[in-house]
Amino acid sequence: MTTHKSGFVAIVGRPNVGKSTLLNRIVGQKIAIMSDKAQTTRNKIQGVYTTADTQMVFIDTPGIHKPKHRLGDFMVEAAYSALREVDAVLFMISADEKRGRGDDFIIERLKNVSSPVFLVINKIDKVHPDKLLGIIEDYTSQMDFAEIVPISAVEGNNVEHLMETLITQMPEGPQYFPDDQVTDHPEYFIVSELIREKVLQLTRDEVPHSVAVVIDSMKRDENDKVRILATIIVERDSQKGIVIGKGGKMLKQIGTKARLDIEHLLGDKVFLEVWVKVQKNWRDKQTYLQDYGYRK
Ligand code: GDP
Ligand code: K
Ligand code: MG
Repeated sequence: MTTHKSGFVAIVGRPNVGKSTLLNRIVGQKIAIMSDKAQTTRNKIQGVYTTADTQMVFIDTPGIHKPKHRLGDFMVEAAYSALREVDAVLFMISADEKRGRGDDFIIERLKNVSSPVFLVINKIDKVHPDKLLGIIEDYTSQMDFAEIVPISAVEGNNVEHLMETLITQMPEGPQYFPDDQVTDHPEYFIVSELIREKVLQLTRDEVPHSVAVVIDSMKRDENDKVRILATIIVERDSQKGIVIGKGGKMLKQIGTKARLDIEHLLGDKVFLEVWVKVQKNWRDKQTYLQDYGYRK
């Protein structure tokens, strides 16, 4: 029997080198919104990669670059604190850009990190292979790396190899998240709040504010449509009746309005399926709270 391994991996690098793209590829669906606007509003985004005997939790760290203002300071701090808790760091650079001050700033910080640092050279699809050696020489003259892995996050080249190499660095450890969970991203929470908002608006407060909405799954299908399965949890049968409405009319309205908002949030087409379930006194039970995403 093989032992189970697990650990945390931080992805650092200048803006636009492809960190979110890699994260999305690793977990096989779009969990990190790839727009600059979205990045400024959050600090850590996690993606979970699970195989039969390994689990790796990825942290996408925005803004680990030289701060230009106080908010920048705060974000950089958040990024560095992430580095202290991880089992490996992926320092991502772009093959088509020269090492700059932003990279040097990160390198200075990485020198103090005790976990293994991988140099991930992304966007190799954009440069001639002859260029790689020069890049590697340049960066290794600055610091030592545990591994150097050229990839294309967009095309997927060598990403599998990167995963296999990373796994060798993971310590023995438990599976932290269930098999099918790829993220504990706040996006789930936002989506559930959008649905809850519609329930409250459309039922005109006939359903108490304590109504919960659980996102059972959120997956991107072959046509790049986001499929969301959600459950509205009420405490009484009478409330279930209100939420569903005559002939399902109310639930249909809730779903349509919520879907439009979610599409706006994600910038993608959404297929939303919503169910209603009665769960008495769910608020009293701590384990339920966890299941329902009220985790901090
Ligand atoms: P982040 O700011 O580091 O998270 O970078 P993003 O993941 O948002 O990517 C920035 C831009 O680079 C996007 O337009 C991506 O499509 C593009 N990009 C990311 N990885 C690759 C790659 O491997 N090859 C190419 N050609 N473009 C990439
Ligand atoms: K970006
Ligand atoms: Mg990003």
